Amino acid sequence: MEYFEGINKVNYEGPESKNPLAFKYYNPDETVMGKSMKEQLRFAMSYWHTFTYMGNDPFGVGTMFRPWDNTEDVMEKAKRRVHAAFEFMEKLQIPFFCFHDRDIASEGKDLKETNERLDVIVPIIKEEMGRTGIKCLWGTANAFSNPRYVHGAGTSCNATVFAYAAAQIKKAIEITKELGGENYVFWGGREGYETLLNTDTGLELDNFARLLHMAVDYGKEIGFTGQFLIEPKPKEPTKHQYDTDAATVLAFLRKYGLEKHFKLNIEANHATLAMHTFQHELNQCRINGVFGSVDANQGDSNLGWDTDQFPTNVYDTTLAMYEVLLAGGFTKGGLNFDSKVRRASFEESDLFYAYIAGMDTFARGLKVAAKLLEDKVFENFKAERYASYNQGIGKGIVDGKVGFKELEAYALENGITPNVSGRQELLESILNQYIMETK
Ligand code: XUL
Ligand code: CO
Repeated sequence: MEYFEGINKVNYEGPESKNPLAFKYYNPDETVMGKSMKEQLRFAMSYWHTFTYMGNDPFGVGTMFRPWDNTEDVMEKAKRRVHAAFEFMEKLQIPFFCFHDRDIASEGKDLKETNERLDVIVPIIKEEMGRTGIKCLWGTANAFSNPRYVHGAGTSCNATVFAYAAAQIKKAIEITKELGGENYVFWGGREGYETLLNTDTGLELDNFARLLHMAVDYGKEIGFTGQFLIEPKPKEPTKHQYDTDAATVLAFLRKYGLEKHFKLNIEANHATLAMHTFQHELNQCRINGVFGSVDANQGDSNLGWDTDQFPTNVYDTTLAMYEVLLAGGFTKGGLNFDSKVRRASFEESDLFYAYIAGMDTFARGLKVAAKLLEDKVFENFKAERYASYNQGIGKGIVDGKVGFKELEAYALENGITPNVSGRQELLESILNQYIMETK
């Protein structure tokens, strides 16, 4: 059964094309900085936003009536979604997918039945992966939607809920391994708090670290070789999420001896909710050696929540890809479109237009970032800006050869050499020129 009738494989036609169902910038086989665009960008489809989101919002029910959902039988629906998802990825040339356990099969009456449902669906996904060559970028557990997680999962005040979450995550790691997942993600879900009047934050964080250690140990035990990732977010659903931003997560990982086992999955809209730029969060990961993967989307500067829009801002994708390239590019990670179409974009074709927009925007960002790096536009500027640390007293500071007494003697004797301009506006204007002119 074909679910996206009338839509053929989406191909690269170049920037002159007026075909809405063609790529203008994403040319999978074109080489950029020694690798094909396909290898550089490692695009992934989010199973949840693309195949289970119905367009519901706090004020209204779903608006999206998908042909693959046209059955009351939950297992039949789950199977149809697999086939629709692979048809979609094949047509869009998307090489990876990401999923929550609950996206691929809904919960049964108890944990046993829930796990049995997964055991029915996972082989069907595996078969489709074999047929198409599409791979799993990461899996995760949805330990936030069910009412049992009202007080959190790993940070619940209820120890039996902690145990249930651990059981769910154990199974999610097993199926991610079974599907050859290259990473396993922990996003906080309801790991946070609403009020300190009822919350023991010390115990909750200790327990969360215990859960992560158990996950790492179990992953080793069963031979899971994927990368464990944590995805920071500052708020929503809880008022205060424990994994607020990259710096907070790093401090947490280091406190509990988890830093060797985890890298970070940076989401653009989570960065902006934390009052950082997407680029800032990627930069913090890069300089601390924990850059892992990306959840690609964008927020709305007038809205204070996680709107998860498809990325269309070339300025942001350029600066993001600049950091990704500086970090050495993706290894196990990739660009997962944790993005959803608007509620009013309820037709199936809108899913194609949305992914094409996102993929083209990142492809363009990649090309501009590569050119900026090749021409060393900012790197040469920065090298010169910090050149005083390469010799004399600056070298003494960097090499740890001087202390306060030597620095005082130096300052008394020499004063300072004059500061020079940071040239921000000049650099921004050069950046604009690259964005507009890069071929
Ligand atoms: C929520 C979010 C999640 C995670 C996976 O804001 O980003 O979809 O990426 O649980
Ligand atoms: Co995300």
